[in-house]
Amino acid sequence: MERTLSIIKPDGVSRGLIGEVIKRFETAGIRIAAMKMLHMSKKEAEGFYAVHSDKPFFNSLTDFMSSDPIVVMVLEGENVISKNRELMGATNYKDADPGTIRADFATDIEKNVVHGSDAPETAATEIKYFFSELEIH
Ligand code: IDP
Ligand code: MG
Repeated sequence: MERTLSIIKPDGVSRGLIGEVIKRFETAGIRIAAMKMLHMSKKEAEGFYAVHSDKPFFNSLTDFMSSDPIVVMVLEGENVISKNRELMGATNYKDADPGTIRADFATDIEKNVVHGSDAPETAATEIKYFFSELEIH
């Protein structure tokens, strides 16, 4: 069993896509082991995306991620890290496969509805950023 962190980004929450995203996870046999809604500060968004701090889009990305509430989830299942990345689609929605969350709903390379951890090490770090072990069921 593997765990990964999923985020429904501010665009997904404000556009009423929480249910749609969760339905796709559950339909794919992924279990939601933890979930909460929160509104990150700019500093918290900068901490979460620290790996991208040298990128030209860092300031805009962290402004966006702290602009409105998000939904954070721990997903659990076999190969859930790559399974989630498949359901999400490519970072740039224009390159995302048809039927993926980003192909269906993203409006912009930045405002792409969902985040998903990309490897076991990042999944562990990202889950800890938002959840204590007691909050994961
Ligand atoms: P990922 O979310 O598919 O893992 P990353 O490369 O880790 O993609 O980038 C993190 C987030 O930064 C993306 O989801 C997107 O919101 C934003 N981003 C990535 N590349 C660009 C870009 O070229 N311009 C603007 N925003 C970007
Ligand atoms: Mg990434």
